[in-house]
Amino acid sequence: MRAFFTERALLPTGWAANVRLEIAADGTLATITAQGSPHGAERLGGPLLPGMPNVHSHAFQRVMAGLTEAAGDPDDSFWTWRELMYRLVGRITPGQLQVIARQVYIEMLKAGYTSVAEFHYVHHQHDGRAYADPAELSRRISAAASASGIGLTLLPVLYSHAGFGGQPPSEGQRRFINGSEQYLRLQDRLAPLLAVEPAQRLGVCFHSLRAVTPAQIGDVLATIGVDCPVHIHIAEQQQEVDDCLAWSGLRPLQWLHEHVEVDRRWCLVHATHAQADEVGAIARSGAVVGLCPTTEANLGDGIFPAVAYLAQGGRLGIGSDSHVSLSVAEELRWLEYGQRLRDQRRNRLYRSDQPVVGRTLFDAAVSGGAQALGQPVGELALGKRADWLVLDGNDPYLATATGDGILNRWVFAGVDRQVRDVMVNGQWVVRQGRHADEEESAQAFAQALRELLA
Ligand code: NGQ
Ligand code: ZN
Repeated sequence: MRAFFTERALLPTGWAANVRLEIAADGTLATITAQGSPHGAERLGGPLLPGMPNVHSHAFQRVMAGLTEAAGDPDDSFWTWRELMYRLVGRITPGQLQVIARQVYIEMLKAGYTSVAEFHYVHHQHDGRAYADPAELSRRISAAASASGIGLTLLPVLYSHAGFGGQPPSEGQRRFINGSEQYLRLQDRLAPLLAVEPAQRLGVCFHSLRAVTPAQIGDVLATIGVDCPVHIHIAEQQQEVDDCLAWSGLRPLQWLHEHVEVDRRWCLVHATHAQADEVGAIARSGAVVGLCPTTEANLGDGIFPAVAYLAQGGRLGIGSDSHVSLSVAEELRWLEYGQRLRDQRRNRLYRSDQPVVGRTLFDAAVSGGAQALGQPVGELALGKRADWLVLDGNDPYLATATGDGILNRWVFAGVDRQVRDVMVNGQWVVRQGRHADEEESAQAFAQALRELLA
């Protein structure tokens, strides 16, 4: 057993002092003792927190992050951005995808994300034909995660149609398209491959209500187990709400709750345009809402009613989605700031028993994130995986903060280099702010960027 000692750790019971933690050979936490002994233990360099799950990633989109901030048309929107994204997706090779994903995952680890749900919908060759191994690109994602050391919930995406009512897919979507049977074969091929990877698992995923039919949702759900994550993009854009109303007479979240049994396995990504009845239905279902505040801001989506949702006990996680930002602190901060800007008030997201906003945000996102990924993470507790981050105890802001003030300093006024050391599954993946493969990865990534942006 390896032993670690920290002066301050955030445990499920709250902040504890002089904590000794022991990790079993399988990477899980075997003992946790407050006011424990430092004898024979490695001393951690600052406050210890559970690692943050990232509930929503499209790794390849990192290539275009920051490159679409020039007006192409007075009506630039989510949909014009999507055209640019389709142009990029049309060019990526399997090797490039793996290089990009490894770089993104290394950057995630350095920011304090210790696991990621990859919402993976690029399945086929450039002309839309399947690869010799239909799981080629999914395997690249798994390999990238394992090279970086991040935990992975791989979500191969079912994508069949361009719009509600089974509309035929467009040219730009040809690499995404599978029928239900092809999709279930892909799942069957991946299950044994991921089962042997430490800290990796499989979930199911519908791209959106636009992209699948009700019958397809039923066919896929009929095949999965009681703990299998189910992710879907939903109600992100007003256009999508309007199209869903025209198709069914219901808004997307209303349609989902009326036709499908939404439960704790579900992660509803964005859910931006949720009315009061919809907010209540999600909160009661126990599903997690996957909020991606920097991408939602970047794409002009709107603001999720998180104050009302949290007040009803709703569960949430955070995702970096298109990766315009790879920062846990910034994602949490903008989750709160969106609510402030809408309400013209301060300190919006807190619980009656927890007035500290940074702590409320952090607790909600680690716990909802663990649920959405379906992995034994999200708290420093016995039997959970040793996925954690150590903040920099030498940083003057953090050294002088106590308890939840540490989280507030980091989330609202901090910088990413305050994340000092990161562990996944009992293995160090970031030490003193550095990942062992960061130089090599950055070089390969720069080469992929040169090729793709040429
Ligand atoms: C995606 N991304 O699948 O990458 C989507 C855009 C769509 C976000 N929604 C495409 N952030 O929704 O059709
Ligand atoms: Zn997405």
